[in-house]
Amino acid sequence: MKSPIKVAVTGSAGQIGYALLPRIASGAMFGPDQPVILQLIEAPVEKAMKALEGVAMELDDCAFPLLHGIVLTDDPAVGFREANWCLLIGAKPRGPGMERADLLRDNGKIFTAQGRVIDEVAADNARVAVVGNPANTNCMIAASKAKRLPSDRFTAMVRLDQNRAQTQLAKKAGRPTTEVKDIFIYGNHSPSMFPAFAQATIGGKPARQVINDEEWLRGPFCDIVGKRGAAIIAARGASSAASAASALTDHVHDLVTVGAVHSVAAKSGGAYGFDPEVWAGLPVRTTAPGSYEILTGHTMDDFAQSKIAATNKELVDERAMVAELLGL
Ligand code: NAX
Repeated sequence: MKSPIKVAVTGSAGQIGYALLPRIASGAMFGPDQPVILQLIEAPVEKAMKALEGVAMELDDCAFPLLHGIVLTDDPAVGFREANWCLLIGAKPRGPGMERADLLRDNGKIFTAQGRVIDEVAADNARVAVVGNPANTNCMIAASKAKRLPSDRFTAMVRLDQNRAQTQLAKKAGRPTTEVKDIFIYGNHSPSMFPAFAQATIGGKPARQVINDEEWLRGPFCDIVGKRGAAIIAARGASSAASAASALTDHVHDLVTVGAVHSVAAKSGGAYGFDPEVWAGLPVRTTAPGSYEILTGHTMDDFAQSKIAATNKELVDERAMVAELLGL
């Protein structure tokens, strides 16, 4: 049995946290031979900390063999201490009448503080995965505060979008999801993101050829994937939680699985024409546990380039809205 790793999770008492924690503790994220110590961080609010106690009681009641300890705290300096993985889910929801710029700035302050503390107290090999929205920009802000940890340690989640796209292609083709490969998400985790279908395959053949409906791929397919979050809120009366937790499990699992090819939002460095400073959804290959290379060889036609330009513009605009927090 390996020695336990420390996994810090913010927003642990929220709905994604509730669906996620049993999956980490059961081994779905880091494997069936990797024990974990969960360091659960909530907002310094009595109701949230009380709810967190209940979540921890339930985790105890599962008697997970891999769960070697639970820390509950509202102090990030305690929660991130020596953490090997920092999963940043907690964020302020967009309130009625709130402008996107206000949301960006309010959440930006949370991720500014957390980026600093992680850099000070987390383990030398720490990796950070951001889910709290606006995820790409929050990730960029947290990374900008790190002096010790390099920026490639910070990724944001676009895996839910990738999983959504995979299932939509499988359904359209009438094939199992396991037959759909190489569908990647480019850009922002927002309706502007681009599920690039040109590289995707279904049963080893180009998805374009199997689906044989370019109009559907360019129109309804991109729309369904981009607006899926809103459709779930409309149906469920609450935002995606089980699927988000499952996607974060996949995101981290694939980042620790050498050879896995998947989408994460990472510092673009100018790949595919993205602004070099923004965190954009991109295809990556995991090269060592927690490390990855951006796959830059995909050809983009005019349609793909226009979609990437639109989502890049949104990311650049978001960056401008938080310029003060970035110290620009
Ligand atoms: P909830 O409102 O259920 O839970 C959020 C939790 O975070 C609350 O318990 C709150 O007390 C806590 N929190 C707030 N500020 C905190 C802080 N500074 N430190 C620690 N904890 C803090 O939201 P939930 O449905 O779990 O969603 C969490 C975030 O994920 C939201 O920002 C949401 O928009 C985002 N999502 C991102 C997705 C993605 O694909 N990147 C998809 C799902 C989800 O919409």
